[in-house]
Amino acid sequence: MRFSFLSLMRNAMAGQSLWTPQWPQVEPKPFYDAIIVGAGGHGLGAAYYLAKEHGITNVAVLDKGWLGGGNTGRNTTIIRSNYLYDESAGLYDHALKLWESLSQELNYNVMFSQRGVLMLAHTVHDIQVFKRHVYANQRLGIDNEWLTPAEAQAYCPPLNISADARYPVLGAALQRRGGVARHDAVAWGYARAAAERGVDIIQNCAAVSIRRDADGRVAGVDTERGFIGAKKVAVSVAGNTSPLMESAGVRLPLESYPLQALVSEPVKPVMPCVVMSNTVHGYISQSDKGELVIGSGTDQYISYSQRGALHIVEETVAAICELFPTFSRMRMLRNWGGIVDVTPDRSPIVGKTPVPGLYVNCGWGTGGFKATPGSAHVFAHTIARDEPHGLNAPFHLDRFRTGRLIDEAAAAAVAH
Ligand code: FAD
Ligand code: PYC
Repeated sequence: MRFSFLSLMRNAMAGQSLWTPQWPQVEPKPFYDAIIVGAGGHGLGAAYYLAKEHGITNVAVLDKGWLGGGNTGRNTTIIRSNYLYDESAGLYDHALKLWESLSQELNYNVMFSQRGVLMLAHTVHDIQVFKRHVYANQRLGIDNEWLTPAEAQAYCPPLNISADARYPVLGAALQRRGGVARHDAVAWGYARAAAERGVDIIQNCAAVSIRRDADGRVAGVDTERGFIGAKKVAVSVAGNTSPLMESAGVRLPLESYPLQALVSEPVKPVMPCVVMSNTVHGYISQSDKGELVIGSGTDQYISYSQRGALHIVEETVAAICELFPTFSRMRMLRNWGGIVDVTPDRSPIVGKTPVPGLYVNCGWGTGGFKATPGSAHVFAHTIARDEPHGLNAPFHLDRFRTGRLIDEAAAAAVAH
């Protein structure tokens, strides 16, 4: 990792942030035990756990752009595990526990900050839904508690709890162990730790299609830089999953949507926690640099564009001003978008596929950052042993055939 003048210029020409350190150029080998397509947190993390926990180090992680340049580097970093169903709560809380020691594990400060996530209720329906989540979580020993509007404001002083608001705050669910982390540090921490164990991380190497042998087994990946053979191929490309999986003959129940976020100019610490409101369509926290980090709902139309519609951000900013009138004169610095892939039950797909040797990790929709360490950990187990870990077994593709869905639409807490 270097910050030379040359590397800064190279980054600028490739459209990357000037301060993104340069990952060394790695030439692919002709054959790997496993190829992971997608150098986001989930793919890089899976490579790290493959090497560390399963001794599989002849691994390549391919990315069409730069590592962490997808949703991992574009999200609002909200981390929580307050999902409704036991299957989801199990997987997301596994992740939350791994977050708690991730900086030590990777020897890289991912700046995980458990400042609490407050989810606001504005309607009777919200109250019923969030209380149901609170009780379901408490039953599993996962922290989540119900606050009155006054208690919510005591936890987050800038919050407007006036009864005159268009959608007054009627209460809130608080997960105190929830919080935020530094997204690019997560990608770089996993990348560095995986590379130290022998994993090749190959940037600017888009996978074009997945090749199968005469028996139908995976044979490798056709990339923009030629064919790379592999015993196993694991696809972890967030919003870009369907075209690649279709090249192997696997159709997935996914829709891709732009989801966008924006940040304000930096100010002194003013937001002590994370606040989310699905009803007024906005969520907000403050980064360590001082910027207010604000996120929107998804666009209403499917698209592979990494930018969303302007009217969606306008609605979000209006929502934030209503919840926090004190922020109404702040200036916004920049906005951006990512592509999220959404399943019919709003839960991810992590597991084997009908093609021997081919695995998929997708469908995290608007909420996969929080799952990064847990998802990566169980995905590595699935790839190494060719069978799912107990925690991702329920998230098999087959559930869309059997009807055993895990309907987490409300827990997603982001309009989509
Ligand atoms: P990515 O980080 O997107 O990595 C996939 C990688 O695959 C990319 O680097 C991409 O370049 C690469 N790729 C794609 N196609 C190919 C190909 N053909 N060949 C090679 N490489 C390819 N989640 C939360 O939990 N909390 C939040 O607060 C939150 N906020 C969000 C806000 C926004 C604006 C967005 C867009 C998402 C948000 N999410 C949030 C969702 C979260 O970011 C994602 O679910 C998560 O980061 C997915 O990680 P990943 O590693 O699977 O995907
Ligand atoms: O899943 O908590 C979440 C989330 C917040 C913003 C986007 N996703």
